[in-house]
Order: sequence, then C-alpha cells, then structure tokens
Amino acid sequence: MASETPSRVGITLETFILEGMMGHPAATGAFTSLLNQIGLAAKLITSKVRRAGLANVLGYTGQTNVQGEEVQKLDEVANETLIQSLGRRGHCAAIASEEMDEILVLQPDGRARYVMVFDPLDGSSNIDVNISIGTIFGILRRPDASLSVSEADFLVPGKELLAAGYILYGSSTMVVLTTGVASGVHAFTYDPTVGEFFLSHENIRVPEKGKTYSINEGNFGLWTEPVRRWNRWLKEEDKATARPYGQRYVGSLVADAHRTLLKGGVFAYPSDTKNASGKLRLLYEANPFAFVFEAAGGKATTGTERILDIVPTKLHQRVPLVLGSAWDVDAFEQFVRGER
Ligand code: AFP
Repeated sequence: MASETPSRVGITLETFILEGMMGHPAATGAFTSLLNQIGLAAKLITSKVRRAGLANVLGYTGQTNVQGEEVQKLDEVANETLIQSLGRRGHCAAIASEEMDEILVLQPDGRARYVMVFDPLDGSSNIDVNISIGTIFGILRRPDASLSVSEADFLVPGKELLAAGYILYGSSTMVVLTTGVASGVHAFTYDPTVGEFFLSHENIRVPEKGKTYSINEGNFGLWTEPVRRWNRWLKEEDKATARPYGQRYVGSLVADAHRTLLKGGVFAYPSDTKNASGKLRLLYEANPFAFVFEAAGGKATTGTERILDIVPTKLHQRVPLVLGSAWDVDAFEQFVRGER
C-alpha cells in the first residue's frame, strides 16, 4: 500500500523554505534567501499594521506625533520595509512597486538573478476603518543577468513567475506562498507570541465550484451588457447550480481573493465605462493572484484571455480580472462569448 506524504502542518515558514520548496529546481540558496527576506518583511510590516489604529492616538499620518516625529503613511512604511529587507542580501537586482513610478535598482552587478514586483499595502483605503489589507508579491528570474537590469526584466508574462503570494493582515496575519503548480499553495499563520509563521493550510485547493461572488456591484450601470447578464444570472434561483449565489465584497483584493481561494466562487473586477482596462494592476495584483489560483487548481482571466499569458507593455498596466473556481470563471467567460 502506498504510504501517504506526512503532513507538515506546524513547521515554520523558514523551515519550509529551507527544505527547498519541495524540490523546486529554482530553489537555490539565493532564491530561498529571497523568500526568507519576504518572511522577515511580513513580520516587520505586520507589527506596524497592528499598531496602525494607534496613529489616531499618536498623531495622524502626515502630521507630527506626540514625540514630535512625522507620522508616515502606512503604505510608504510597507514599501520601505520591503525595499530594505530585499536589498539586504544582494539577491534581488531590482524591484517594481505599485507605490513607485519607476523600477528601483537594488543590486546593479550581475550576481543578483532575481527581480521582484509588489504592492506593499493593497486596500490601503481600508486601514482607517480597521478592515483587512494585504501585501502582494511576485518573483521573476532575470532573462539575462549579464545585462544591466532594466524595466524589460519586468515586462514578461505572469506565467514566467518563479514564486508569488501575499500577506494578509486579517484577524491573524497569514503568508500564502507558491512556487507553482508542482509545489502547490501553502498558507502560514503568524503566532505573535513567538514571532513565527507556522504552516497552517497545506496544499490549498480552490473548490471546483463555489456559491459566492465578489464584485463592486455599485458599478452595475458601468458594466458591459454580458457582465450585467452574468450578474443577473448569479442572482436567479436554480437549485442545480446552487443559485442564487451569496455576495461578499470587502474592497481589499487580498481579503476578497483569499476568501475565494479557500471557499471557492468568483472574484471579478471587470472593465467598465470608467475603467476601460479594468482597475487592478497586472504586475502587482493580477499576475501574482493568477499564479496562486492556477497553482491551487483555479483560474484567472480577463474574460477573454488567460491573465498569465498577457505580455505587459508598461509597469503600471491595468487589466480586467476575474479569478476563482474553474467552473465559475468558465461561466463568466461563457457570458462574455455570448454562449449563455
Ligand atoms: P485601495 O488600495 O485604494 O484601497 O484599492 C484597493 C484595490 O486596489 C483592491 O484591493 C480592491 O479589490 C479594489 O481596489 C477595490 O476597488 P473599488 O473600491 O473600486 O471596489
């Protein structure tokens, strides 16, 4: 009888990474070190996020606190924390951040073979109301490390990602990480009493079909007709397909996508008359999540095209994003094609 792989639930993020991300060929010392630096940044940012509510006591952002120090905006703090953590070991040649207009070179010589994309604090308009926010990241290998690092290193399709994931600052802090389909998606929950992330959700699989949808429904009047028809269809009664679906929308991609990853269903931010190319950013939001969802057995599309196939033309490119359970994403595409 074939023996089952023993569960690793309970091991620390650091041990998990050191064990080689399940034999991923790219898991060299440099790559594992980079992943560990993300773990470190997650600890540093979470400690700042958890004190954010005290900004009201210590001084509002942009103002001077009782110690006479300028209180920095939390998304800037998260951005700087990531830059410092990733710059420390010299393995990251450059970063592209949602917070910065251009790439930032961290290591100009050819020894650094990786670049990173991130949205340091996504959903930041939710900070003031104490609702979940997150950090999203992706790691790419430089096509040719002997050339000077440039924007071209970042303008590659999401299917080239070596690793991607996010940090969710929710009721607990969680790091969700994957190096692709072969290694699966794993979540690590932070124990603040010992200052470690522990593997809590091993090999996450998105349910094949869900029963919730997540969308800013206030945009109904701005959507295209196929999107409106899909939305009305979700609310019709049909026992066989578990409709009507429930509606859940936080307005923080990390929170909405994380729930969709665990519970199934569909998250959508389609194009509309206000945002002709959608609202979310391809490099910092759509690609890392598409990589995570595909590695967990789900799908991610613009409605007409697989997200991970898109060749970016600029750093801050926006894209319509629909991700979730395979059945639910397929249904959205069928509406767009006029098949339903
Ligand atoms: P903020 O970072 O400005 O709060 O935007 C969050 C976000 O980029 C993403 O996390 C949400 O899914 C999406 O925007 C919400 O957009 P709407 O407010 O238009 O629904």
